[in-house]
Amino acid sequence: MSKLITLHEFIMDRQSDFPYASGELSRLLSDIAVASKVVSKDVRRAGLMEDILGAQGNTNIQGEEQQKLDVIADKQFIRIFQAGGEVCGIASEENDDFMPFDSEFSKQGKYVVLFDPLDGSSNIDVNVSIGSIFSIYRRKSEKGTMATLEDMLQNGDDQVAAGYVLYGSSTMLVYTTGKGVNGFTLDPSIGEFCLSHPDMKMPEMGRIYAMNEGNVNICEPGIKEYIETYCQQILPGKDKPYSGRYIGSLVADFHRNLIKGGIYIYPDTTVDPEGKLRLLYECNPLAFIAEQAGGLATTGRKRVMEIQPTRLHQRVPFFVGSKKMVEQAMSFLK
Ligand code: P6P
Repeated sequence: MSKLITLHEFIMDRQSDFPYASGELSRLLSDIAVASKVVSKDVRRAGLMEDILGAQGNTNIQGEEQQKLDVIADKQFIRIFQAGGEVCGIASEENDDFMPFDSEFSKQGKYVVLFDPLDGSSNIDVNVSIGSIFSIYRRKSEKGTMATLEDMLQNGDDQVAAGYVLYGSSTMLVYTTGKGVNGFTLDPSIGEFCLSHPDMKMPEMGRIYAMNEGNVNICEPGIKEYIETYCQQILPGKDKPYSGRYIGSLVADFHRNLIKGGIYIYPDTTVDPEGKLRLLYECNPLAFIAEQAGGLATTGRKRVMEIQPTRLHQRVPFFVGSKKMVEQAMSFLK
């Protein structure tokens, strides 16, 4: 039986990957792991805590009803970032504006974190997998000052680290710091994330496509053509149609494709002309992981991580997954 490697041990071992960092990023990643364990506990008990099920009653900037668990998760991550001292400010799906931390302690933080505390929240009260997504940048503003909007609006290619937590049949944390992708599974009996998926690689090809096909008649015709004349057909060199799998939780669909191969598509539509998914705290972090694992992430026309963000909650079309499948889908777009 191979030695159990906890996330904390792994992070410490890999600290030498960052000669310039004196442990701050390591501590930040450990803080995210702690917050994730607390959120996981709340997610696992959601069905028993009737006061946190159902909508918070507010709506976030996306116009989506805030589920109480969204808000609890958001507060949990913010609390751990403010206590840790490595983060000078954050932006999250649940807050209309970015949040610079105003304590002298936090102003010394070297990093900003953009995150979706609980993605797929519409699935919370039907007990379907949901996830948290995070993206970490080095601040651009001067240490000791308040974080700025410019700190938040950085190219995806400048991410220092990115990852997600999947609250599924087990709770997993998957992250990259630009040196490959590694997955950790929470062992509730010891309360530790343990290395379960070292050096994750996304298969170059797969047989699964994930898209809300209810949108095929309100998006670019090339996508309908790709789905109906390619994915759903038996063709030379393709002995059976692809399988359609759509969970309605981006993190869950992405994670399955990372392991089995596949493509996830959320295009721009007449309902969501810019696309539905958010660039800063959904698409960029998953794009970083996808590319580090040998996959590809585009808007259908260009790499997601090349985009210069202009707005915190900016949306983009999102084609992400196995490299050859994303390239194939893009070939159907005019
Ligand atoms: P639709 C959840 O709200 C989310 O952001 C992703 O997790 C998910 O893939 C997508 O939206 C689902 O959107 O329009 O298909 O319900």
